[in-house]
Amino acid sequence: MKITLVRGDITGQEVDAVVNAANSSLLGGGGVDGAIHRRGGPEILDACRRLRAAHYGGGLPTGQAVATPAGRLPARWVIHTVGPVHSAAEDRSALLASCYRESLRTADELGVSSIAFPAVSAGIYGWPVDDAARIAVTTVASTPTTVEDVRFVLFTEEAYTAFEQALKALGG
Ligand code: AR6
Repeated sequence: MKITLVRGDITGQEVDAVVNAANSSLLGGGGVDGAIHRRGGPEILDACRRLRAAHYGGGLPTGQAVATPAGRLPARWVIHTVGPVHSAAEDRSALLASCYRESLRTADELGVSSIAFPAVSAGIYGWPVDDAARIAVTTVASTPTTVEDVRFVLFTEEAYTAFEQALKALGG
């Protein structure tokens, strides 16, 4: 597996699957979730609504992932995952790692060979970006998968630098 870092907007990535940092309602929100729904158009929300009705009436649990078509995005799939809100009182890093593992498992089921991840939980959900980057990179690098091309697409300079450091620490 090849891991690369990209600075920019994930909605422009030409990959098989784009990962969305969603919330458990699956009905959209701000941040990267808002950007994906805006650029991808209503097909994504329609698919999310159907998934909710069929399987996730109580919401998609934190740490899990589910796929929909990607609408007008230059990708085939959006894999929606729900990151944990950061807590100073409780260690929720296993849930954040689960987002990356479950997204890759979903990608494997779909036969995806290229995937773009944002820095899940590192925005509105308040995760310190250095820690979010370390968890993202170590989890992806240690998860068995048939995905060949993994890109982390970082919206801010700060996030890009954090992921660079995390990859370096991994020896990559
Ligand atoms: N492309 C790539 N990264 C982006 C983009 C983009 N277009 N826009 C923002 N980011 P966030 P969370 C970065 O807040 O913390 C939503 O309302 C951003 O700079 O999108 O998991 C959902 O509905 C940050 O580094 O996701 C949930 O309610 C990273 O993406 C909640 O926010 C994640 O920030 C999820 O919060």
